[in-house]
Amino acid sequence: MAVTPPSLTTGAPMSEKRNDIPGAPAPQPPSVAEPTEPHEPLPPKPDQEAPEAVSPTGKPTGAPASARAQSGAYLTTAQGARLYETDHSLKAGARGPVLLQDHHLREKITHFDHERIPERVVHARGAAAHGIFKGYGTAAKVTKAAFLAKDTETPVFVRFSTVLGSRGSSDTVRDTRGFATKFYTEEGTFDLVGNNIPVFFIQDAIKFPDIIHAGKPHPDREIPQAQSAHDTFWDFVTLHTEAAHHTLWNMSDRGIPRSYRMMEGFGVHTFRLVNAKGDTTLVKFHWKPKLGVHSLTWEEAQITNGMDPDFHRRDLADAIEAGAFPQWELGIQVFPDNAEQTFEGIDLLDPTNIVPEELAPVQPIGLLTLNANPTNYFAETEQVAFHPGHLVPGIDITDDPLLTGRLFSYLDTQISRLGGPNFAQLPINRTHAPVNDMLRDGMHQTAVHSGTAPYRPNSLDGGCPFLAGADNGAYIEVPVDVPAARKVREAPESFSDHFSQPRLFWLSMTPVEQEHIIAAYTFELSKCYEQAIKERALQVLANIDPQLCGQVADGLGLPAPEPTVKLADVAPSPALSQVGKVWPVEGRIVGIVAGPEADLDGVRAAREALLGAGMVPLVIAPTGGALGSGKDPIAVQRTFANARSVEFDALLLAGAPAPGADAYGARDAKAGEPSAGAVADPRIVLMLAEAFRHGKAIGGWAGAESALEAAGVTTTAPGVALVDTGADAVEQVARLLGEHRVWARFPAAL
Ligand code: HDE
Repeated sequence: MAVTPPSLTTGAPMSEKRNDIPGAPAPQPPSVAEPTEPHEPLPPKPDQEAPEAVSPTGKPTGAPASARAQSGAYLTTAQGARLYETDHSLKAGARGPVLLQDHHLREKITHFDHERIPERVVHARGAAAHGIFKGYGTAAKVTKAAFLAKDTETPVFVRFSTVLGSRGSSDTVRDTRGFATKFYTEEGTFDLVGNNIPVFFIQDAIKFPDIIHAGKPHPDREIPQAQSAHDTFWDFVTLHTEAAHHTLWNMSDRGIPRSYRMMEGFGVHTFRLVNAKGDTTLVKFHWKPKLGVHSLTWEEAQITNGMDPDFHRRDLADAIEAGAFPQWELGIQVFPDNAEQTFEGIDLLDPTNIVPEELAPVQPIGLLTLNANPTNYFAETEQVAFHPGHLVPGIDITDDPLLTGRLFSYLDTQISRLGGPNFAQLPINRTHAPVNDMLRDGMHQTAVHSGTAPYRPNSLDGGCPFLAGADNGAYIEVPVDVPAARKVREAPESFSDHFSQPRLFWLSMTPVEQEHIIAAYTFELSKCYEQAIKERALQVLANIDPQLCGQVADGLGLPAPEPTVKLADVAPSPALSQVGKVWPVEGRIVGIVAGPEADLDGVRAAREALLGAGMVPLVIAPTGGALGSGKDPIAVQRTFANARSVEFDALLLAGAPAPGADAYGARDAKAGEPSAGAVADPRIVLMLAEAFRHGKAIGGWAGAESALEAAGVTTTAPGVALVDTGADAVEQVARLLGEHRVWARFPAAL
């Protein structure tokens, strides 16, 4: 209920007292009046509710943490003391010195001074969402992990990220993407901390600081930000040829995803699963997006960097808020747990290897649906702490030397990033399973532990807590044999083939995808200054494929070297290509370009048809407001001033009032008449030219051709659909969008 706070001020309000300087202008009333009636903060939107917070003992905490931090209508200090004023420091007279005794001022500024925590050393820029994972129960044969073995639902939190850029960098850079999932299972938390690329740059964790130092901005000038197109990155990845495979994926379209919703995810390492009988199996985890795997073109990615650096973050949050919940199927590739830990000759402990899906199909075991945006970015997305060592019974690790190093790194990094060892008590990190550990005290301890004997065994706390049975614990420690060996700092011989797998990837790409890869290498290497680095990079490419090497060499104006290894005779894996399949179009963004003179009934029909097909129509008009008057005006979502082609998956041009008329111009301001003649607005001309160049579907109806002609777009080109009505145009565009792009318009020199 609204309460009027008693006035604590006396005399004239502060705003009237302030300007007592002779000759100063009289104080102006604030342009927007401050509300005087206190009321509770607006409740979060239904889609922003987080899973219920759970205490370390597994019991609900009662009031959620947000309610404890934000209750009551009055502004208070951190100690709950009500404040009557917060805009002026306490001073000795209005123009006098500020008094040190102003505790409220000191508390407010001190807290602010400490608002930032160190960003993640890698994967600093992220976006996250809550969701539900539904296990199909089909994995019971290979694992006893209940969330996979049973037909059951588990709450999850997923964080996507770029790797190299700082927290404030841009989304659409060429980079690997993180895909980290926290499963809050009843048996403890399981973290699947994966990437959108199934292999890694290095085979041994000891090189991780080196590859990251090489990829990060140069230490002298701190440039370039969030880019791999610079000397130190290419220096490292050409000196360590084990990086050739991951680098090739980065240079492919996988390095510039269209959306987090349209990325695959991979656990990268081989994991060991254990079933109820104690049998073990080796597996690789895969996330398969229901919307398919799609990418930007490099030019789109670059324009988007400036136009909307938050493109992926916004896309994810908007889709979830609109109810277009993104989904991924979790699948596993299954391999026998043999002593060699190889499959069809592929070393499963080498994280620079994939196993082609044609050799070991991905078997679906569950469905992930992201259905709620975080309520608070800092509390959830920033403070979430993943760790590949967060395992549950039924999931164990292997001896992949990269994975072993990670098991140390993640816990260690959280201690400095989150300010101490108690970060598991933060709401987003709390497990949903009962916790009874013997970890005590430390910075930011929020639990009030009872009992007197935090050690084991004890006789003072009734012997509690007890140990689980050997077959009941999370850390199963499968008693695998470790062959008698010498202590050495070296890799096995099987880790030394660095070129067969990149060649397999290259040969699996369609011509248009190969064209993009060539363009990416040429762009990146042209940004390097050191000739020796470019030459070394060409040598790596020669060892992958002579055509790839030759075309990049041409682009750089350098001779192509001969291979120094025998080119591997490998069979392509068509599953690796992103081209040639048809995918759902739900959630795709279609811009409808229209002006006040356009066929507005057609625009209404097109909007309805797009919404009916689950797509998002955005009307683009010369000015904001609405098109048309009367009872059914059409809201304008984008104007010519703020729209750019990269925001749309496809464009529709509304029909013109008469052949050759400009359907998209504003009315002539003086005469109030529609502007005649061909489309003149350069922003629309640019939008159409870009959409065409980027292989996007373009539809239009009745008289839209003059706009296309102005943009130099051939109306008979593939993927350009000029039809009679708005609804027909939508049908054509939806068909084309199913393939993501009009591939027939490529290869193009992008
Ligand atoms: Fe990470 N990685 N990583 N990484 N990684 C981190 O942990 C590390 C690797 C991955 O959204 C850090 O909490 C080492 C592979 C993701 O919060 C840090 C090595 C894969 C995220 C760390 C690797 C990943 C991280 C930085 C080589 C794919 C973001 C902040 C042995 C399978 C998680 C943090 C999030 C984050 C170390 C290699 C994925 C420093 C030492 C391989 C998705 O601990």
